[in-house]
Amino acid sequence: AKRVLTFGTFDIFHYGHARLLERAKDYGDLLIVGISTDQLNYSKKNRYPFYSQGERLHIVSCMRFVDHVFYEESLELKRDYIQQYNADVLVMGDDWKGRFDYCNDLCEVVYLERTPAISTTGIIEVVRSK
Ligand code: C2G
Repeated sequence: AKRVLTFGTFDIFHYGHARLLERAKDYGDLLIVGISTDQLNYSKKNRYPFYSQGERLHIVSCMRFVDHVFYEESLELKRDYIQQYNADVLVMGDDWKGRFDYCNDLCEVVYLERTPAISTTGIIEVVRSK
């Protein structure tokens, strides 16, 4: 079975996330998703996600296209995760275009177009302004 690996925070799960997972699954038979930990988010963005890592992992695990979930502890561990999960393809949104090309000796690296006009930060802003 062809194994697809992708990563993300998936905070306040939305349509863009759903479409990313659905299209990622098209690249193989099994979709494995690394959920960024709260600590990883804090170190990247200086704030914690709205939902905790346990909640985010649970929500993503409930998606029909997703076969396995785990915690992504560090951005620098991509190569380890690819090997640990025996991935054939790494799929990322194109906001990460080029950033993980250094993994292409281990597996195929694919960047998918983001869904326009929807984001977690956008949702937070709209809700906050009501
Ligand atoms: N995404 C998308 N369209 C949107 C919003 C997000 O296709 N409108 C995709 C992103 O490109 C990403 C996935 O959905 O592939 C998850 O998005 P985020 O939760 O924002 O992921 P991020 O915080 O960038 O975490 O190792 C990398 C990190 O874990 C990525």
